Amino acid sequence: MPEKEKDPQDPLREILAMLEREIAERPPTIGVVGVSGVGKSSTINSLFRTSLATSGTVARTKEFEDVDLSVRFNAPLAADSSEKSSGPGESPVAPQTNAPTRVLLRVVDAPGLGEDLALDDRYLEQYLENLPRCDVVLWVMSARNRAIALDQMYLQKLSRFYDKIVFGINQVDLVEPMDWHTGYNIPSREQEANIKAISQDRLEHLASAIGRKPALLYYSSRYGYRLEHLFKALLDACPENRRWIYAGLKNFSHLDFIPAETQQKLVFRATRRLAQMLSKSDHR
Ligand SMILES: Nc1nc2c(ncn2[C@@H]2O[C@H](COP(=O)(O)OP(=O)(O)OP(=O)(O)O)[C@@H](O)[C@H]2O)c(=O)[nH]1
Ligand SMILES: [Mg+2]
Repeated sequence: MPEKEKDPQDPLREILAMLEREIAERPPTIGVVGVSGVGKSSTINSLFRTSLATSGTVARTKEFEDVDLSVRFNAPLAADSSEKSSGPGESPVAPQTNAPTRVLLRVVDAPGLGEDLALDDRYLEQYLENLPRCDVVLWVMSARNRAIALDQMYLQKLSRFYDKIVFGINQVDLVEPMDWHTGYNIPSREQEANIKAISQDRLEHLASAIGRKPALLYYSSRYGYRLEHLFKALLDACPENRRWIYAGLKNFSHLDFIPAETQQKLVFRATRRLAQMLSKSDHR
């Protein structure tokens, strides 16, 4: 009997299946860490419209918490060879199908360090347990807090993760003179100059703590300001050996990871706000 002709797509399918397995077992994972109250959970909520608990009064996150996100999209794929429709005299053509594919992203929210001396050892132990599974770690700080010794001290204890840390300066809307331009959703000129001075100052202190100039991004999770920059910096910081996973993610914005029903609600709210604004301007 003649040997069955090998489908040239078989090795490709095997590789794809292997990659899918690897991604399912070890999805791209970003950890969000830092001192209590700097806005770690708020940052995740703002990026992906999740509903992690936050608090303006007392320490809130008490355990590491995983948030699994995904984007579904239709990837044009050659159909299975058995489905090839080649009639007599026709050359076999692989019809294209739109196979739904998922892009996964795991974000890990951490409890805040420094909440209480009695809790620090336990939290640090949890950091040491959980950070190895994170490809990238966002170390959040507040633009309002110029004392950096606590961060430097915790960094020393977590020095084995230096290579994967990106620093985020959150709450920049609270920088003096606190005159955020809500219309354009940007800081005032004076506020922006102060934000840049703060970022430069923190960069120098962090560089002296970890021995290299790290990636540092300023943003406001409350106003959704510069979140695109933040998301891009996190993807860019992925380790070399996982770059192939992150390459796919780079085609998406953080907003693509918002679940469809939440996106619909956001569009509905934005449309209603626009309609209200238009009807107000009609009455003037
Ligand atoms: N003005 C302003 N407030 C913010 C911003 N981000 C977070 N906050 C506020 O900061 C407070 C603390 O936020 P959380 O997200 O709970 O902080 P956390 O770091 O997760 O805190 P723990 O879970 O206790 O470690 C909340 O009142 C947030 O609304 C921001 O960009 N601007
Ligand atoms: Mg929290």
